[in-house]
Amino acid sequence: MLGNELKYTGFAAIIGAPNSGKSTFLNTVVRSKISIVTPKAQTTRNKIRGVYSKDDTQIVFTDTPGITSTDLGKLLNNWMNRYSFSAAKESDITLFFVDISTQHPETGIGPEEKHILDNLKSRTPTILVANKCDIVKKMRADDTIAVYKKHFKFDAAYSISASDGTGIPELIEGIKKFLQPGPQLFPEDMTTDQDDSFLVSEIIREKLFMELTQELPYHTVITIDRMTDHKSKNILLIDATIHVARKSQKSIVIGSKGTTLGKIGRKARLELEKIYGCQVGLKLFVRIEENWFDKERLLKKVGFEKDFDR
Ligand SMILES: Nc1nc2c(ncn2[C@@H]2O[C@H](COP(=O)(O)OP(=O)(O)OP(=O)(O)O)[C@@H](O)[C@H]2O)c(=O)[nH]1
Ligand SMILES: [Mg+2]
Repeated sequence: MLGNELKYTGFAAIIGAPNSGKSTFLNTVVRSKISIVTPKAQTTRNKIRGVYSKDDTQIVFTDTPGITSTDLGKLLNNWMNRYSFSAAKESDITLFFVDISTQHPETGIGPEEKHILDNLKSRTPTILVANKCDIVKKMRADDTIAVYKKHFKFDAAYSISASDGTGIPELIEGIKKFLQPGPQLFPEDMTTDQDDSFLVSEIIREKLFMELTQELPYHTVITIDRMTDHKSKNILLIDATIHVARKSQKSIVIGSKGTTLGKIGRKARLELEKIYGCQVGLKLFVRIEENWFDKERLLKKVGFEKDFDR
């Protein structure tokens, strides 16, 4: 019941370099796909909240964009980095994710990881989460963790595999040690507070990231123009626009005879039908919004909020 007193409650920020498995972890821990995952770096662009509820515990996790020291020229990247640092500041506990398969004890801390730790001003307890332990030898993971612990005063460290779930129960127990009793904030069956149009736009963006190569996906953003739920006919009708930054990109997104756009639309529709358990009619449009990622007015127009300290 909402408002019930629970033994362990609190907010946990998930931060780390791009591709370290933050979104995969969020989906595994809340047992539902709420944050999109691709093999490409810088997939997540917003703060995405996922709620873990079990027995006497409720933890509100915030997935964040991977923090990177490169490519800060784009206003969007700058905002993304600031979303992540601000999430750490606002939380009760920070989980610092490292893709352990990209690290080696002999070469020390990676440059991206070092950049984040050196700039992490949160005074909240910080846990080192060595992820992807399914693809590295235990000894190498343990030795790398030791190197990290020497560099930064972590309050605890855990090895996990976000994709197969190994180590997650132990990590949850570890997080609980830093939480306080408090009222239940979300119903047990609620896994996220994001609205449907955001989820739909993210699913389309995931397919776009998978379909387009190189830099192009980073130059796109999706807006949902219309979502109509015809409950009587069991069909959900969605109109969405893919905004691109340049004229030349429009024809690539559409593809010859519309094949690329068709593929993106089909894959997104199939997944949305699974999520909503009904038929989905999805119409995709492509529109040029010159260099949208570099202009504050356009970032706001395509749905980004400036929700961090100035
Ligand atoms: N083997 C293995 N792969 C993983 C694990 N966790 C994530 N991955 C893979 O790593 C890639 C990146 O995962 P994401 O969850 O999108 O990473 P992220 O940290 O959210 O990335 P950004 O949103 O770009 O910052 C995907 O291809 C995942 O399938 C893991 O525990 N083991
Ligand atoms: Mg992500």
